[in-house]
Amino acid sequence: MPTTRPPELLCFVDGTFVSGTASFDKIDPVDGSLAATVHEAGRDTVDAAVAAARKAMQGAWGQTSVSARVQLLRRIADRIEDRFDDLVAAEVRDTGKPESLVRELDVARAAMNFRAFADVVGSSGIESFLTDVPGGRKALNYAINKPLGVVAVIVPWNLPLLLLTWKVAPALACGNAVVVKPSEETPSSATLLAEIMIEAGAPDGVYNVVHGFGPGSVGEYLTTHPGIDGVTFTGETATGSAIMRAVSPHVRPVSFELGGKNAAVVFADADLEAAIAGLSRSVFLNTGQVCLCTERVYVERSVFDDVASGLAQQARALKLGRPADPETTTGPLISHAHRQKVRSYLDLAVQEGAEVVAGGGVPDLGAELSGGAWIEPTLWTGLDNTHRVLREEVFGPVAALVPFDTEQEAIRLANDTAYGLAASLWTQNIERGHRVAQAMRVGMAWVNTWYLRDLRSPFGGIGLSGIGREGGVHSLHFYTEPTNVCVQL
Ligand code: NAD
Ligand code: 6OD
Repeated sequence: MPTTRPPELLCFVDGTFVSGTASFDKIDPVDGSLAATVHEAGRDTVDAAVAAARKAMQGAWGQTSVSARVQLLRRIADRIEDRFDDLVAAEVRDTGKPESLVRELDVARAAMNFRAFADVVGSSGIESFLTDVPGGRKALNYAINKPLGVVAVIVPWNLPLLLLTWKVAPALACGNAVVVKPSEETPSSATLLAEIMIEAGAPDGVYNVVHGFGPGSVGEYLTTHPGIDGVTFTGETATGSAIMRAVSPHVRPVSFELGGKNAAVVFADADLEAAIAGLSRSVFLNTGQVCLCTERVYVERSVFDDVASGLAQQARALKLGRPADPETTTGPLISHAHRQKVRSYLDLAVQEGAEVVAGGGVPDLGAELSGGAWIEPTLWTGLDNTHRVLREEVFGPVAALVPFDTEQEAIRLANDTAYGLAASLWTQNIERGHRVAQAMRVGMAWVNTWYLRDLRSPFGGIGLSGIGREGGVHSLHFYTEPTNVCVQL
């Protein structure tokens, strides 16, 4: 049982922690205990946060040089590293993830995000053209990149700090001020980042945090606010649609990283041991709660049984348990509400005729964890692309395995989705790897690996998976507005 009182998390506006107009409970998904009490921002607090960000843009921050911004980003990265353990504790408390995963992925990437965008903005130039003018004269066209302004940053609960900093770092690198709305399920790390911003010397109003929910709460107040200049959002496709409608009266730019229904394709010529290990990671990492996770696995028929039984063995070997236990590989789902959704797909798969080859239900982890949102890693065979569980994003530790006979069929099956985020391919034929990767209708295709990141490369999806790309210079494009200057020479 916890020995300390759960923290009370405030909003952060204009460099100061402030109370909200209401509060809500954040529940620990490991055992159902109270993790934190969170202050929910009212419309007034959102107005104050947007005004503070605008004031920062109109003040000294709006004139800050690139090198000063680069130095600030590096100081923030340093402070994240200094407070690594605090951030790990915050993220674990909200999500119930294994502590080892939070250390390796979430918090390490937070520092990396600030360093990577310090490098990108520090080495970026401007676009220019020398233009021929009739009569033999020339003109010089050059575009200067101005910050977008006040950016609303709305993020989900699955990789809270990683995804928050993936947006805040380039936004600040480009000279913007942000109003951040973390998920109501994961308020802690964004609040702690506010302390880090103070320690790193970020000017007041540059980073603001407003806690709350979506419709009828902070999400709606922020996205309909006339004072914001753009929205960067990661989350569900349906929420993306709602945000598009919300910003449309003011015609604001959006960057959307949305859902996925990602395919893996395993060819018979793959290194099967590596493929099965890679599949296990891509299906079950973070309890399947990564937008890039594989939920559809197409396997060449001659190796289908080997892959299905190998992956089922991996699923059964996963160790569900408390985050601090070094043996734990897999945490709970984020909440009981999300578990209800995932369970509805476990039931649906069976109704649709699936054979359950691993998992399929709620595990018994003993009395201490019985209040948590636990679910068994689950695999199905016997379904095809006509079934709903192969068409709709579940966002849990689940996948359906389907056999195929030819490369063309594999490409057709993998591309048969309204989403288009990521794909992973497993083959030792490198020509085939390139060929099939290029045929995938996705934003990102991996060959013989999965979720291997270079932060300079474009990240995003097509179709229902999003609008635009972030990463490297792609982020700079979203977080700035170019003004072209044409000088007759
Ligand atoms: P969600 O869309 O429910 O919530 C995301 C954020 O939006 C939260 O902060 C939420 O409070 C807010 N929100 C909800 N309704 C809103 C509204 N009407 N207006 C403004 N804000 C609103 O998503 P989630 O359940 O937190 O996250 C899981 C989803 O996110 C999955 O679909 C997953 O695929 C997707 N995701 C995508 C990526 C990507 O990079 N493509 C990354 C992570 C997660
Ligand atoms: O690694 C990243 O930069 C990124 N945006 C990951 C998104 C994962 C989705 O859950």
